[in-house]
Amino acid sequence: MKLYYSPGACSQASHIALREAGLDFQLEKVDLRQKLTASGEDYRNINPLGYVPALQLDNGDVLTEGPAIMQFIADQAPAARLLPAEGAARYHGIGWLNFVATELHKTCSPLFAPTLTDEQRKPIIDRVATRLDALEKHFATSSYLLGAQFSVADIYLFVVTGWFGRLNIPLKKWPHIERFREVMAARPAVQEALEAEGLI
Ligand SMILES: N[C@@H](CCC(=O)N[C@@H](CS)C(=O)NCC(=O)O)C(=O)O
Repeated sequence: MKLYYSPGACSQASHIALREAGLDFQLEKVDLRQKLTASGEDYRNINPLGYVPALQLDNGDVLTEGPAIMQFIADQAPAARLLPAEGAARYHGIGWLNFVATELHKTCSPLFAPTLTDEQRKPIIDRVATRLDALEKHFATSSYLLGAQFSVADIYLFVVTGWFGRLNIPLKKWPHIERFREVMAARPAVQEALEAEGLI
C-alpha cells in the first residue's frame, strides 16, 4: 500500500491510522500546488480531484476520501481495534468521522485562505466554536470520542484541531480538548508520523 500525503494535511490522519494499525505501507509526498508527486508524476493521475489523502492498494486500486480510507485501514487490522467491528458502536464511530469531516475540517478550511477578511472569518469561527463547545462537554466525561475506546475518529480530530492555533482559534478556551490533544500527541504512532512527515 502507498499513502499519498502532504505534511500536516488531513492525510496525516490516515498516516497515523496506518501506523496504529501496524500495517506495511509506503509514503509518497505530494506537492499540492504543483499537483506533482515526489517521483514527478501528475498527482491527478492518482486522484483526479488533486487532493490528499489517496491510498493506493497493492492491486493498483486507489481509495480516496479520508474517512473511507480510515475505515478501510481499521478493517484491515481488527486486532488494533481502531473502529468497532459491528453494531451501533460502529456507526457511532462513523458518525464521529463524519462530524470531524463536515463540522470541523470542511467548516474551517476556508480560514486557510489568506485573503479572508476578519468579517468573513467571524461567522466561520463562531460556527466552529459551537462544535468545540459540544466536544468540550463530551471530553469532560469521556477520554475519547467513543467514550473509553480509542478510534480512528480520535486521530482525525487530533489532526484537524492541530490546525486551530494557526487559524487563530486558540484551544485554551477548551481545556478538555487540549487535554485530549496532549494524550493523543503522546502516542508513539503519532510521534512517528510527525517525524516521518518532517514536522518534528
Ligand atoms: N474530501 C476530501 C478532502 C481532502 C482535503 O481537503 N485535502 C486537502 C488537504 S487537508 C488538500 O489536499 N487540498 C488541496 C486541494 O484541494 O487542492 C477528504 O476527506 O479526503
